[in-house]
Amino acid sequence: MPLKIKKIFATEILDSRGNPTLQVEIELNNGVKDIASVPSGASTGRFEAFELRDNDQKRYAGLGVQKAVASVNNILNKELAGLEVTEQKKIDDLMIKLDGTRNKSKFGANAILGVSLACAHVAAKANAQALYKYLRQLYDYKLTTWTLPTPVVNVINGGKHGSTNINIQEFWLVPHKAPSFAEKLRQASEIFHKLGEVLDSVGLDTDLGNEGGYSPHVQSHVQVFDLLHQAIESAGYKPGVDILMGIDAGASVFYDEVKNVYKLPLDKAEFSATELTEYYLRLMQTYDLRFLEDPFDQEDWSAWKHFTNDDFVKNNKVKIIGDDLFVTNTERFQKGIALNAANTILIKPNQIGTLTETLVAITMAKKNNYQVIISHRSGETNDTTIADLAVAVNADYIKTGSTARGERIAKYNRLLNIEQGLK
Ligand code: 2PG
Ligand code: MG
Repeated sequence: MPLKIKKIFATEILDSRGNPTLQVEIELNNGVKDIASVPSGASTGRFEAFELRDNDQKRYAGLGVQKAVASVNNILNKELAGLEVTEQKKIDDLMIKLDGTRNKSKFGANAILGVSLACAHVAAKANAQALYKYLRQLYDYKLTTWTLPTPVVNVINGGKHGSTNINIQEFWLVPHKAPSFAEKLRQASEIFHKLGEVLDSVGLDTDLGNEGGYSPHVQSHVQVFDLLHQAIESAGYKPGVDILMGIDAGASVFYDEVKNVYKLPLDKAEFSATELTEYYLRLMQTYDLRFLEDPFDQEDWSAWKHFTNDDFVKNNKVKIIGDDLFVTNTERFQKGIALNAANTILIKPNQIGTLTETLVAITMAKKNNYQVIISHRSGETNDTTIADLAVAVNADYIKTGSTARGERIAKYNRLLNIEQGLK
């Protein structure tokens, strides 16, 4: 039976930081309706698709999204009416064409992504199919099994994600060994609670940052690793065996372009790219640090390349992860592949703006032996599309915050349900 789009309706809602974002509802001719909503970053990469904000200082300090809402309700609603909703690529291509800009700045990538994701949601619902199964059909890369992603769990929030003196943006626990998603999540949650006790016992603050991790004031970055080790051990696990460590350095934020140095005020350090590489290597040797996202600035390709090809990195299968570097954009990703600049890609649908382009980036990763991490944004809603997406493409990992805060837990709970359903 054809499933035609009847009406597309966007509204301005709030994200987990209390800033406006879009929710998009699509109704089909047969009366079936479903919604999707759009996340928003704080440490946004320079090459991301354009997030349209109103810049009207009288509303939400300029962060309103009424213009993007109007793009959906006044333009896309008319242009897409009557189209077959399962033709995801055709719809996404048409939106890109109608927008006509390189970075989706006319309608806003937030407007376009809201519609793109809502199409998939309502199509899956109308077909009485779980979203992850529907997305698997859209994904043109042959997969015959279902695997759940390993969570990379961000338990300390620094950089732009908390009121803290920590410059490195995220510290992750990676429970890579446990036999199921549910067990991995349990281990992370247990350690997260122990970490709270450890912080408390040394007089450090246990308030949460934007992604649900603790956000204390500390003496050094090394101290954070020590606290994490203590928490892992006190929860009964072995660092480096059961649990690996990861960071999202978010280095573009602390890179000083003028002086060509990386500034870590917490460590009273200003590093060249070579010195920063040595700093990371010391941490990797001491603390089972095996995942490094955005270790260098988004344009420091030579530092990335050098690091990815380091012997320790290669011998220990350290994941060098491009987020701001690739921005889920196949042009930038292609360049990275050619340069051997990383070995893992972070995938964020709102960095590129359509579901189709997101799936193409994931296919490119698989074809080039890159590992895939599907990721949330620091500003989130309770939308759980990324959980289904991770399962649809057999992503290696998912990054969706700590084991606290509803908008993070929504994704974890969705994965628990999917895992249960696949048994
Ligand atoms: C990141 C993300 C998500 P933001 O840098 O990877 O953790 O942060 O959404 O603020 O860009
Ligand atoms: Mg990042």
